[in-house]
Amino acid sequence: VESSIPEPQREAWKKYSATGFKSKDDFQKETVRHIETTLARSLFNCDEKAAYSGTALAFRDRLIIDWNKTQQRQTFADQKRIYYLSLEFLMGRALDNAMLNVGLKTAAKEGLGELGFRIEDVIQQEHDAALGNGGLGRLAACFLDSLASLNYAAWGYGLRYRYGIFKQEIENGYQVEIPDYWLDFNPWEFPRNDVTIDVQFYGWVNKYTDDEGKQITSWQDGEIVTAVAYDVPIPGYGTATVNNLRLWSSKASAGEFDFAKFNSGEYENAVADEQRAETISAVLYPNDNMDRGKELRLKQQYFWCAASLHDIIRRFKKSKRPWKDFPEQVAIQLNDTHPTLAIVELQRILVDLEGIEWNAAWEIVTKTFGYTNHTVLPEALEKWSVPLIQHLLPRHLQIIYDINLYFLQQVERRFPKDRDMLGRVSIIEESQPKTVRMAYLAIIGSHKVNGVAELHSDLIKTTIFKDFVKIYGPDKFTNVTNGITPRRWLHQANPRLSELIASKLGSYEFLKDLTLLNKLENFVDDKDFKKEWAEIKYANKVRLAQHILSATGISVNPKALFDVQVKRIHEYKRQQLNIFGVIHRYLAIKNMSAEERKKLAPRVSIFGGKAAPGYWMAKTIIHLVNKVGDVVNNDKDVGDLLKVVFIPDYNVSKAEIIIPASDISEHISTAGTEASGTSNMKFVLNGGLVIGTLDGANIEITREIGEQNVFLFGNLSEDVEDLRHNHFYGNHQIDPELNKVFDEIKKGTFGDEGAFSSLVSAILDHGDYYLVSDDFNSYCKTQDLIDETYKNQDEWVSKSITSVARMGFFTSDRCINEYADSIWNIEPLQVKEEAEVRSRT
Ligand code: GFP
Ligand code: GFP
Repeated sequence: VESSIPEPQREAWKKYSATGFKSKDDFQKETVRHIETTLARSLFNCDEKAAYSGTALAFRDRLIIDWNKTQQRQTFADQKRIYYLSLEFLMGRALDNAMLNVGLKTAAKEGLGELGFRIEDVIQQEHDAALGNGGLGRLAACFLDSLASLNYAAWGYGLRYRYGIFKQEIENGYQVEIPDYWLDFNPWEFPRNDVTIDVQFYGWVNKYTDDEGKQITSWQDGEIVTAVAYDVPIPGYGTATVNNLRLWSSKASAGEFDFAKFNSGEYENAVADEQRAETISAVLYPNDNMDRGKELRLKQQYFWCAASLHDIIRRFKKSKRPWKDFPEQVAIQLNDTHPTLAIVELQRILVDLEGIEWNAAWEIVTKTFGYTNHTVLPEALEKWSVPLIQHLLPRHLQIIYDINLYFLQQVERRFPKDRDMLGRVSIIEESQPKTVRMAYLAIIGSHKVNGVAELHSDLIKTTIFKDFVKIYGPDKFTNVTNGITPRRWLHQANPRLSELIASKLGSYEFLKDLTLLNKLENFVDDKDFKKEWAEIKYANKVRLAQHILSATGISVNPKALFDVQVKRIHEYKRQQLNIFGVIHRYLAIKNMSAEERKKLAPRVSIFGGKAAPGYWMAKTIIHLVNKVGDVVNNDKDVGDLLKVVFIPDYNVSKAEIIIPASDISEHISTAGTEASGTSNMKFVLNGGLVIGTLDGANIEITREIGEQNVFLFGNLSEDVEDLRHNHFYGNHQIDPELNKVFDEIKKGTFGDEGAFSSLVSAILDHGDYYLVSDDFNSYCKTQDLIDETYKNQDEWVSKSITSVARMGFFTSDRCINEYADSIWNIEPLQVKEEAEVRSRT
């Protein structure tokens, strides 16, 4: 690899090469320097925000030095790299994570203390990077942490949205959406004004024969938008590897600014063009597992795929290898179908621009891509209208048709008798207008397709993709059960628990090898240990109670059982089942004798999560939760026995407060609808027990930690079809207890009943698609069992410890190793500097 500095001058260069701080004193020096010079503040006007900024900049310097070395090392090693394409990276805050992974949190804590600041307050100043909706985006963030921690050469590629997911406020019980402009100060990104890629839209396709008689296909004219790279360093834990997350921002192409318009006095129109280009990366779409087919979204997808692929290819070309080596150097993972156009774009580049023959090109393409599916909900599967693609990406549409043609020919040869098969598996749906089925395109263009939990991976093979299993055989389809990073979701979110575990296991090694937790089982009967375990949970509940008070004004008793459901609001996740259960409990309490009341464990029902702005039903659920809260929390007769809280603006940093404080959390989706779920793993890893259906990863969690440690209820996924059928043919009786809940709502106990009628009639009149009434009875009984079990605190704590001890499987490190082995075929890159010990705290 060539260097830009000639040999004789390198000595001077090396002498002054940045090293980054390694001690408390150096940390202070760097932080103060940044506050005084970079930020132009001083000892007289340094507030917590400035202290945060200075600290972040000092750590950023540290990271970027390792980042540079990592990138160089990976380039020299010239091995395969993995590229993770995701429209969402829900990173949350970065400072605490950087301190922890670099191993200098103690130095920072002491250093800040001496400068007059508390590290906890400084950390709180950071704005979440909320570039995602929920599970899918957070999974991508956990994967980046594991990829770096395990020393894989990996890049994430995404979009740098100017507005992340909206900020949620609650007004009179309703969700109100506020734009989240998060970029006013973001020390974690490096703008790369030298890394820009022009992306084309619209135009037309010109096919002609050139002077040498060669067939040329060229995509001409249209509009050019420029992608500018912003790099975000991703530090691994306890290693010198710092990988890169490259986010693209859109701006008008330099050649594009219309000086003709400008000169003729149409200044505003010229500026408007400029702004139009910038809107491509302006907003993250709030997704509700519903494909809405918005043109701007398709533009985002192509913009991001094209920029990422061109960047990947540019890097590949530096190796001067032949094209056929591409799949040995490059693995691209598609996080859901959002990046499927990358398949088409690579084929286009190979065939149209590089002159490679179609079949040879297609072989390179299919060896390169892997596709992860995250949902079986039919309404969530992306379909783009053919006329829209025709307009925006005319050449890509032709290529899609060609891919489809060759694919269908192959299917026809293999299944000559099954004429319907062709229509069923065609990439093009013969609807009005015709649409492109992105999931089918993703399957056809990839060498592996995976689901995210065992049940889910089985379901995709037997339902939505079953024809493709016939065509390709079962080996193309595989499972990688999701995981979470224990660095953020145990050590960072629950430092005291992590410390207690380390004191018993003798080190923090479990943060790198989570299966080591199993040694905790030796201490299930250790009285002192159990006492400390319970004290930590209590302290976490006190911390959450403080947050609840400041965010909602509601005062809750930390001694009560904390029952938590936090996740995006969606009918399939069934927050409505939970709130109906709460109403049922409220009615039961009202009917109890004083004696009975004394025996009942007080409970706080805690909800949180955003509803997509256009998802009326989800918003109605939020409204009902808040209205029930208003009534229950102010009912003197009920007192502490029941409180209902909706925590506004659920996000990653709030999750870090909420999750360690739960006694019970709810993962109660209709069986067969939640692909995996990942918060279930986070809650259990933090010593909370769960109530759940036999759905997604709940099943594997149960298998690992034992049925006696999980509160399972409800119907099984194999019965769902029959149950729906019963509803449809009127063979279904609504549970009488649920009817009482509905009567109470209709009476207006929680305000205007009309406001909630859609929720009730979805169940009574519209077939109860999510089977709330079928599972209601078993849900309530299981909640009663939880009350009983909670009374025996000793047994409860034992369950909690045993569960944590058995959670080793659910680390995202295990997941990433599985992807590396079975999909990417890539080895980690050993890092010598690892020996340069990183003190971990
Ligand atoms: C990457 C980084 C550069 C770094 C080189 C080192 O470049 O900052 O200097 O690696 O090899 F972005 P590309 O691989 O993107 O060219
Ligand atoms: C989606 C699925 C979840 C799954 C995640 C990550 O998340 O079941 O755990 O992807 O694979 F629905 P949501 O964003 O929809 O929660």
